[in-house]
Amino acid sequence: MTQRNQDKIPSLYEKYKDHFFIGAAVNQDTIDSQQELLKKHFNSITAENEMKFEKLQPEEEKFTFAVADKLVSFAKENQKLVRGHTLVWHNQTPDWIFTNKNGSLADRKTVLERMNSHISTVVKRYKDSIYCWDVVNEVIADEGQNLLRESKWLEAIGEDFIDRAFEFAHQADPNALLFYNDYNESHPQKREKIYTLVKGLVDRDVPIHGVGLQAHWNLSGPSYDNIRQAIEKYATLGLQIQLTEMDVSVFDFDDRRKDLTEPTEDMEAIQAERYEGFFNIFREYSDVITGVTFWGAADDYTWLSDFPVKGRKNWPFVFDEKHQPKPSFWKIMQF
Ligand code: HAH
Repeated sequence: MTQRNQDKIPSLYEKYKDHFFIGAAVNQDTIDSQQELLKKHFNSITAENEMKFEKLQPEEEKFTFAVADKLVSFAKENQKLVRGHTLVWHNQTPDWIFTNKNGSLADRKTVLERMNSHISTVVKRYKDSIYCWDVVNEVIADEGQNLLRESKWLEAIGEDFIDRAFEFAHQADPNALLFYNDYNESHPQKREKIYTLVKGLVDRDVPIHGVGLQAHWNLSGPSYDNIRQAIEKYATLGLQIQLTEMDVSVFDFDDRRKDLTEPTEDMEAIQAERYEGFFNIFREYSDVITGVTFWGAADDYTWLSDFPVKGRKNWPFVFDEKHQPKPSFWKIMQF
């Protein structure tokens, strides 16, 4: 087992308690295998997969809450916050929602009803345990002039599916903080599109309270300048900002090398510098930033070991495979 004694290490979340929450994405396995680390260094958790549509309602009206409930209980027992992820997304969402019995695309009214039923069941169930939700995830088109990406949600309902999702979530729990969440959030072109989308929501008085910047970053990008500009632009919307899925890949996105069994010394050093730079910026904007969540906790488990190259190990966090602090950890503890 990789559980190691955390007693001699200062706590990451305590160090940041006057700035913002420090979160980690967890799953059914890591909630056990990383338990000591999670308790010590993180005061917020997010379910990596277990609250996605396909996990909670794989078949119509057959809700499966067991694993999600288990994560929520862990949070309660250990006084951790829970961020909910995610209600409306084009991935990990079952086809039945968009399909009639004969296989054709269901009509707008039916899909809206199904969306409402899902959102209201899930959000109400966790009313007292989940303080914020990624209501809508990744609807912006990466390329081209279109604002929205093509998706079944868009096809079946039309552009207002986003407004409706936020309204349904707000009806289900008027106290929950509701977020729009996306990746490549610091790229200038996508930043402008995300801004346009969220500005529209705000102008139409749609209940939205925050913008989630996923922060799937690497050793060479995005630039500090682009990150700053993104934070400043989103901040003008008057909403709070959270870094929701942070990891710092040791590979550039287009680098498909598969030969490494451990990160090189250079990679570790550059990663530490990058983490230092990122957290310097986060602290600088801590009046608008309310949370920084890593998409995992330590290098023994990361979704990046299967993305974008299947089966290629990655080491994106500030704790190593044995849950010990990396140079990156000490850099972000130094202020
Ligand atoms: C995220 N997509 C999702 O929000 C999260 O739910 C999932 O577990 C992992 C990553 C990020 C993403 C990306 O960085 C590049 C292309 C598509 C999606």
